[in-house]
Amino acid sequence: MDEDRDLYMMMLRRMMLIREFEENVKQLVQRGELVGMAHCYIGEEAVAVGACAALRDDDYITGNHRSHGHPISKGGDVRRAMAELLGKATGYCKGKGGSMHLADFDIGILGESGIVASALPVAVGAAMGSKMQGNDRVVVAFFGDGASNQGACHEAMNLASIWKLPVIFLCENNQYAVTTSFKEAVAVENISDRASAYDMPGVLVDGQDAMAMFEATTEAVRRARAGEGPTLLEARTYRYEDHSEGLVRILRESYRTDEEVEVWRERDPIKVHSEWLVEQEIASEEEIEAVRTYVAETIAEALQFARESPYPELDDLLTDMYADPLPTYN
Ligand SMILES: Cc1ncc(C[n+]2csc(CCOP(=O)(O)OP(=O)(O)O)c2C)c(N)n1
Repeated sequence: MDEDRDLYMMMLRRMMLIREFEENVKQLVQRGELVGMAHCYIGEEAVAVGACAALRDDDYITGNHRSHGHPISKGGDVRRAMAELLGKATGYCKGKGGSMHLADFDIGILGESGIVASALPVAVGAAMGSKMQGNDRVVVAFFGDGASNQGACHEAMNLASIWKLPVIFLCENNQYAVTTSFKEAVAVENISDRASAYDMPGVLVDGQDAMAMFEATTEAVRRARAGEGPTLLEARTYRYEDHSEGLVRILRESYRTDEEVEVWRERDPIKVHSEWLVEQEIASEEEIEAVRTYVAETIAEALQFARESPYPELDDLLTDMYADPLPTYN
């Protein structure tokens, strides 16, 4: 039970870390301190945190442009993440990748990409590597409802199914691809319905509930490790902010109403998990507040670390751009 409690509290802590990280990102963009794009994950925290809670440290994840929540959920270092966003040499890519390129191979974070759906074939490749090496690592590929309409997504699912690869396709259906509603862009009612075309289970999950995500992913992981092949999970969720920070806010009226946003805010994932912890007598209100305080301090410290870190040297501009030559296999 203590182990379970640690896990459930860790889930709360990571959701709060993402929220606080992203609230700071918003301000950094607004002040012009963070240059370039930043796509916030606020409102979707339960999806990645619940899913990653079902993984081992040596399992893999791949992400997309909405890219800070996934690494934090997998145990990534918020200092290195913040430093990367500010373009500093202490960041995950030594300041040369930016918001959409956080990777940490030591804990299975294979990286992200701003090209919609491009990480799905990468996830399938990693799963194939895992199967060939017989190391039973599973891969979770996070992608959006918009990405689910891309050809690369379907090629990836088909191949993974044929070869029974240990990969979990986790569609974060936050309902809009920039401003396009998935209801107008997807022919089936649920994205999880598409699983039947690839002979894999398709499961629709409440993406505001970290425990529901944890349970659904646990079963998908079991299948993957047992050699039974891939699963498609569709997490029904919502992004509370604009598609990307700084994108013209006046767009909002034209594609979703404030009332709709309010309905989803009622089911805030941090609130849902906190209430569950209290109801189950796993944590008191005071303990939850203590996590909030710890998280605020941790992110403030990460921001200070990032601000005080140096920029990369001009001489390092081209270092780390290419991998070392790969060994040749016969
Ligand atoms: C191949 C490609 N097409 C278009 C874009 C522009 N673009 C960036 S994000 C995005 C929407 C993606 O929506 P979704 O996959 O649902 O993810 P979400 O932003 O909702 O998390 C688009 C069209 C892109 N980056 N790559």
